[in-house]
Amino acid sequence: MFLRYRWVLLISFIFLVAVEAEDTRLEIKEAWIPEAPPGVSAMAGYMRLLNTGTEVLLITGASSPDFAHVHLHATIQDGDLMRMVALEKIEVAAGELVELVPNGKHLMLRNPVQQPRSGDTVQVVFKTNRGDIAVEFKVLSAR
Ligand SMILES: [Cu+2]
Repeated sequence: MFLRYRWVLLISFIFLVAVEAEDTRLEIKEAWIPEAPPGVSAMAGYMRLLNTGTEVLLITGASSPDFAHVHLHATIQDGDLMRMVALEKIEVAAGELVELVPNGKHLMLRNPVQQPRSGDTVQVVFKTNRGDIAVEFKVLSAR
């Protein structure tokens, strides 16, 4: 898992990957995946979800043509350890901002068809109570 990242990096690409799905009243920003270190194939996906509508958004699953498995995860403190648990759903209340960030909620992407590298784009389709929502994630260098 990637414990460090740079705000500078995040700020610099906000405008590159900002997606506004007006029909769903949902803003998805900074959808990114840190490039995996050599020998590591599992990757984490991060993004910011702003529900600008008046109804709750429930994400109940995700899939990607680029990975065999995509799961919703959270990182939790377990005594002195940090560990990951699977989430059945991610809920974004009306008007709420939910952030998928390092050491927090995230997407877990496993078994890539072909290991994505910095500069690549990964498509993830979220299953939600508003139908499927496709999001392009940008793979970026983690350091
Ligand atoms: Cu995870």
